[in-house]
Amino acid sequence: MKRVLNFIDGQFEPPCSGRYLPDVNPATGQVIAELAESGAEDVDAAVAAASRAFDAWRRTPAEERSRLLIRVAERIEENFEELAQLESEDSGKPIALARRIDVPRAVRNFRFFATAILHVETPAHMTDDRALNYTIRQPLGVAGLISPWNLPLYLLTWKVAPAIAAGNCCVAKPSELTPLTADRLAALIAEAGIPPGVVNIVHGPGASAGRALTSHPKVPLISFTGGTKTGADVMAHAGPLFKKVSLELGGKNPNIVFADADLDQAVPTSIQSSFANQGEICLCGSRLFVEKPIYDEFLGRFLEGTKKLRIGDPLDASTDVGALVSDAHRGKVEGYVALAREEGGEILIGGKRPRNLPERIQNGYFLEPTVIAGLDCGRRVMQEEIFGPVVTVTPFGSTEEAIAYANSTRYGLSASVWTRDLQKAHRVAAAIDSGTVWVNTWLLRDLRVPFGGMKESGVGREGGFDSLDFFTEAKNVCVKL
Ligand code: TXE
Repeated sequence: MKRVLNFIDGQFEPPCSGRYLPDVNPATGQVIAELAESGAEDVDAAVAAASRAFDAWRRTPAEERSRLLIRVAERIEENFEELAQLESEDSGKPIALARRIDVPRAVRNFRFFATAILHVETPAHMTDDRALNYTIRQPLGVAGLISPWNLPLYLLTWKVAPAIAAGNCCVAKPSELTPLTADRLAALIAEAGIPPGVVNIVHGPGASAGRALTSHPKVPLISFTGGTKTGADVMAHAGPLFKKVSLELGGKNPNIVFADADLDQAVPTSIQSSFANQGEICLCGSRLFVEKPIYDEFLGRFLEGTKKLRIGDPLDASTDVGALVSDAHRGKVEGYVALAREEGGEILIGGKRPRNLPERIQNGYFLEPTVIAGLDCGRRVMQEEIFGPVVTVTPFGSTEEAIAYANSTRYGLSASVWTRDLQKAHRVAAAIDSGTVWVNTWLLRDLRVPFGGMKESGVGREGGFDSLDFFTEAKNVCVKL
């Protein structure tokens, strides 16, 4: 059985506990590997290795750091198919999605930040004829990076690349549910020639390995992506140590379709935004609001398209909907379907475990794409992040009503607006409380733009120079003239 070990100081190391956790393929229910059950001692060793490597790495010229990061991107490209397969087997996601989104994005993350650091500028301020102020930006030291299971390699590299591009060393703690691509990445990083200690990866549970990182006194910075509740725990431990913290948390994103929308685009993209990756993307549009005059037509086409989604073996390239990440997570999602019924909602389609699955995946954690109507915005199903293949659909009567519905949750990560009326699009985009608003599209990502959430969807922004700002500290030098 494959054993996933920690990667510390350029070496694969067993956990101090000597214990391992099972790693399950959610499509089959089979244990496919075991991973290090690490704790504070392992995190200590990783932080010590990162601290030792920091001085030389921060002094490595930007062009050299850039060259090494590009080599990592090339190594990922060379191992593209293996990584796509590992990601699919570890998380249950369709391999087509891993090929189209997860692995290409990991490559882009390294290339993007490798080149971004060659274009950094810092300001200077003249204080009349009395002084020259100039700003320098310096890496902080050891960055703590905690990533989730829904886009494992994509989100891990979204943190590792800018952290080390900016001159920090890092200790990363990937999700214990999906350690395989992080393990492969560690080997590729070593092959690319990134010096030992610059990137360290510690596997294991959030409550032990994760918390050891958020409360470690020698880790001045934490970048976290995960659930909102966990984000609060990260903040509670990092806060008293005055760490710099960036939190990318949950979402309950509205998808607003006005009567003048181009339904030929709005319908298929809304099906994607509802069910891509089984709805396990923080940016999924889980609350659909449709303007009354087109409600019936839109819903008819939306349901028809949803029924055509192919649920099946994630390793089959034609599968659209794979398995949920774990049995426990499927149970949570099913709990919300039951709650929707109690709250007076109508399950229009889905809500059940699919039957007649091929032999190989009969014990997998599958759930049909589910569409729920008839719930008020205040209901729990309309308020809480479900993070599964479940979407609610609600008619609205006016633009003001759509905005009020959109803003009626404690989340504020992203939104989509569908209309041909540009003025309305700009007005609604300005009025929605969310870090990202897409107009007539979804999930179109330019890596330069600020990315993050409002309200309980997060703290801070990453992306482009926002990431490089986060992973460095500004220092002003004032020279008297
Ligand atoms: O994620 P966790 P969970 C949402 C989604 C999901 C819910 C719970 O609604 O149902 O969160 O998912 C590490 N200190 N999202 O519980 O726990 C953990 O090991 C430090 C949204 O699986 O937030 C993993 O590496 N770290 C989301 C990472 O945090 C801790 C993506 C995320 O796991 C920790 C995933 C602790 N106390 C879930 N506890 C998004 N925004 O994309 C856990 N971790």
